[in-house]
Amino acid sequence: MALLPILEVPDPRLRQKARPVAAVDARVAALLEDMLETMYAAPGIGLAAPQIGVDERIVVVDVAAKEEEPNPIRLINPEVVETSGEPVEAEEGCLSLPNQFAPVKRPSQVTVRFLDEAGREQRIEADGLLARCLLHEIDHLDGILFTDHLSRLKREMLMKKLDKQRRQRAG
Ligand code: GNR
Ligand code: NI
Repeated sequence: MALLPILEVPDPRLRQKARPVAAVDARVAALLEDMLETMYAAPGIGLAAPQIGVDERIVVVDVAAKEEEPNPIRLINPEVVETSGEPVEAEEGCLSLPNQFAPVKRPSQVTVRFLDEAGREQRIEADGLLARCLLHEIDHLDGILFTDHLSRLKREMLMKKLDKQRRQRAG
């Protein structure tokens, strides 16, 4: 197991379209476990491989509350099969834009097809926070950040806040 450094904007690796995993093998299984460890340590409810500089379509999520049993989900080559429901706006954050939050409108329900760690095809039908998190992570695989869903004004305000925070931390 290993903790991996999380890339932050404006790292260009966050803007690439990630490559599909060709073979689900021990290397991918180990990467999934490192990603889960990194996500829990951050802490976050999701992590996509491009956020740790790995150019592959791999995602981990766990939206279980602190008092609940952990519920890690490992997704290889995830694809959105269908979205449904009225779009819902809710606050999002991203480990690649630390401490920045903004409301994002997304479909309320999603069906995702993916390969599990054994290489078997699976489907998840999700709503609520899990649906939002899956859409956020699959966006990362296509080089999309939650700020891309904001108006230009809100995106620029958020990026200024991030800059300011970084300048203050730098002293
Ligand atoms: O930890 C995270 N919280 C979160 C909250 C609302 C919507 C999406 C997320 S994902 C984020 C972790 C992250 O950056 N994953 O890519
Ligand atoms: Ni993110």
